[in-house]
Amino acid sequence: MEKKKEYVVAVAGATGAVGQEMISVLEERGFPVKQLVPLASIRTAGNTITFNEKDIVVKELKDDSFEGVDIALFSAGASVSLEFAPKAVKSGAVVIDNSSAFRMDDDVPLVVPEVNPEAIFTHQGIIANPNCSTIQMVVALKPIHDQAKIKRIVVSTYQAVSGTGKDAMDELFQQTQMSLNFQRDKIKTKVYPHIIAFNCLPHIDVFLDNDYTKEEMKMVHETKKIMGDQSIRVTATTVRVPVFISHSEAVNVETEKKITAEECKNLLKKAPGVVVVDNPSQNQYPLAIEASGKDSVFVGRIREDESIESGLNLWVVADNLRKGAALNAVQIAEVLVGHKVMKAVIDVKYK
Ligand code: NAP
Ligand code: 12T
Repeated sequence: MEKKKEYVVAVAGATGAVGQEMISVLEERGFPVKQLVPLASIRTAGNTITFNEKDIVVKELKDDSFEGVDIALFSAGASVSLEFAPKAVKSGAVVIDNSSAFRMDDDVPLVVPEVNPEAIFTHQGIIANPNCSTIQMVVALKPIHDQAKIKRIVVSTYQAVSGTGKDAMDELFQQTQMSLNFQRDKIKTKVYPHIIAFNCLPHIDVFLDNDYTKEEMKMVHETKKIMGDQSIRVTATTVRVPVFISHSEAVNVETEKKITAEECKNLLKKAPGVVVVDNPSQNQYPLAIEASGKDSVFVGRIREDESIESGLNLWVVADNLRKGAALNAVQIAEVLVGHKVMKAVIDVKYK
């Protein structure tokens, strides 16, 4: 990518849960934006968003939307990415795509800057942002893998509704209100097939032929690709819970080399992007409510798995809209243009 002082940055899906967070993160981190181009559907075109204290009109996403755009952040769903990302690349933009459309393509790097920043520089126009549940898990597990080689991962997730978007957040809000007003029998479900308020749904994204959900299989395939190790065995159960923001995960790992809980804590305390919150005697462990709005991946409940020779249990929590989506995408853009490059990336580039 040609080095410039400032870049024209488009956000496709600017009015969505992730798109709005992308615009906030670009602003907060002082990304060198020459011009912001917010794009969405015909439904919200004409609305205004605020960026660096200026009101900017949202435009309808069209074939010619990317003329003059240097970086295009996509967060408008996989079908929109499939149609418009190649058009953006043709116009000369580098696309950082938040959807699942291109993640497993061989010529598309799948990047978490704390884990595999070097992959960014192999891009051919499109760089994929992994799934939110995968991102927070690999940030926590990469240091353990480097030290002790992970053989197998068993993960169960407790995922917030904001992962599905703004309509799902509205649905949880309304269903909670109606349930508390004794109107549960009047609830009409829209986004999810069952009531999510005061409930847990073992169902995220669509079911596949093997009876796993697509979200579960994303965690399997994406983890191997990001960690650059096809030998890691992964199995997942992904569950939607009535939480607005931040995903929590119970992660069990089996390692080749024995690593104690104490060693693991020390390793993770030094790990980029990780904050260890692990003080059981004070009731301190990572919490969704506390992770929301923050940038780190919080890890706690670090224990040795006493049922096997070498294994660990962890509780991993992060804001799914920030590290799980918008922040990770903006960090990729930062590495791409050499702005505010994080220590993990410098270590890779100069080691
Ligand atoms: P959302 O809140 O429903 O927002 C969707 C956005 O896409 C809105 O801005 C919407 O515009 C726009 N959009 C929808 N259809 C469009 C079309 N045909 N043309 C142009 N714009 C269109 O959803 P979200 O949670 O922000 O998620 C959006 C995307 O991010 C999805 O691809 C999702 O898979 C991905 N995502 C990834 C992660 C991750 O794991 N990294 C996490 C969450 C989401 P209007 O407002 O005009 O409708
Ligand atoms: N269905 O980016 O509903 O692949 O939480 C992320 C989150 C897909 C994705 C969700 C989803 C993705 C969800």
